Amino acid sequence: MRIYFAGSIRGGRQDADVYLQLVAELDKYGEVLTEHVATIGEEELSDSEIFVRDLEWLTNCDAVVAEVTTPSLGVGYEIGVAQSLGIPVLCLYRPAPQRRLSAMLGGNPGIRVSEYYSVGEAAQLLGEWFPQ
Ligand code: 6K6
Repeated sequence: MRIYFAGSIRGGRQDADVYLQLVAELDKYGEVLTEHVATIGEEELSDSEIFVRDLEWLTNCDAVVAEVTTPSLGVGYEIGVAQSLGIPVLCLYRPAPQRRLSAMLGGNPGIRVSEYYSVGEAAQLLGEWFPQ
């Protein structure tokens, strides 16, 4: 199972510690192609190199798991590409009073959006979503 993990980078890094814990959970289900999304600091790649590499991984993965609590143009784009290719997408979202998830995700019948409040809860959702 090749898993593409998507999480905000330039949209804001406030959830980077959560991404790190989710990637550790995802390691149980297959190869996480995008572990760098959870690491701190920028890589020495141009934007063009990042785009080409990530699109190559995205178009060849078996599943996309996106943490969508911090809104990100890149993550939204990746979800749209994956959906158009028929790749299963699970979005993980932590609700809070001052924010609302985009209707393009929350109202989208072609992807799964699951709400969680702790990494333990997210781990359980992953266990239910990935085939045993
Ligand atoms: C690596 C670690 C931190 O920064 C980097 C270098 N930049 C990127 N490296 C790899 N993937 C990237 C980078 N910037 C964006 N992406 C892709 O877009 C990732 O797959 C993320 O899921 C998504 C984040 O988009 P933005 O719009 O929040 O940057």
